Amino acid sequence: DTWRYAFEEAMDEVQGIFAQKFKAEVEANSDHEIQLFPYGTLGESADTMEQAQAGILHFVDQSPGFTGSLIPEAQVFFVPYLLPTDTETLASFFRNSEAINGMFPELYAEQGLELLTMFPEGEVAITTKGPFTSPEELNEVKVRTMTNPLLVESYKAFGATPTPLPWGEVYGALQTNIIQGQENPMFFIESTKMYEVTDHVTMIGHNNFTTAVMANKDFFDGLSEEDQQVIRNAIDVAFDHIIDYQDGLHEASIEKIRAAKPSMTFTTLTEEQRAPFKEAAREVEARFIQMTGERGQAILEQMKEDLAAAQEASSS
Ligand code: 6CS
Repeated sequence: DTWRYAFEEAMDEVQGIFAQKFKAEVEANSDHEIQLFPYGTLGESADTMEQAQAGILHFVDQSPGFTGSLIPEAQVFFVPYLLPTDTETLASFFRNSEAINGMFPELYAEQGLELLTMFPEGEVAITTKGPFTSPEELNEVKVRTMTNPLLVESYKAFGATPTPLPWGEVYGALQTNIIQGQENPMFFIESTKMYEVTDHVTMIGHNNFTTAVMANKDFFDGLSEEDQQVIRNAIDVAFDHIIDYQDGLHEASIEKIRAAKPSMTFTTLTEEQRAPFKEAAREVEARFIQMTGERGQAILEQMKEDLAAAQEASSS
């Protein structure tokens, strides 16, 4: 039989590389085949999620940036400055976190989804038409965000005017000046040519892009234990692969952007310049707890513990 797997990026982008590795592993170790549906073939992220929940798709990769509107606790990934930007610490965190591996699966299960893994896709950078180093300079700047309420709160707290949009509308909205900025990891800024419609890349260090892969839960529960194990093993192999694959990707993407558009500027804010953004983050964290109550708070606290453990492990 054939299992259908949709993701939010192109075949040669990070989610596509992960999906291809997963497919190869499953097919090498079972009689099942996997059909991959890259971004654009089945609609926007919200559409593929509906299809996965309905069982039309067996697997889906959807980032918490979108899932946060369905599972409010998944917005924890948008508490600014919570996640480190260092890949080694992140990999250790995602592998071992009790919040990720113990708590989130229950929340996804309530939505008919078997959470298989979450993995990092790189430091989030902001691309804008005008330069900025402070929240004041973001005043009146419309920045596109993925469609979850907490990300909207973040950009309000950062002094900008957030505009949630599905991915497919971003390039055109920048081109026509409906928005003046957006955020994404560097590989994606390069591959989707965001540098053609913005002029400045700014790293304020506020986040790392997280994504999640899940299966339709009824489908997964109906599989033999052997097949479930094939899937879990394939996920582990693909996870290791995607961490290795991203080694140097951020830097290589900057070089490609510079080659394509020499006038593009790249700015990493200093600790001093980051201070007001970090201050704003406290407000966003409080909003997260308001929005999600005890369950959200428990996840946030567990994540902080898990992150401290990951930091410890990678610094020793
Ligand atoms: O910004 C977005 O909407 C997209 N960004 C990435 C890195 N992957 C998929 C997502 O749709």
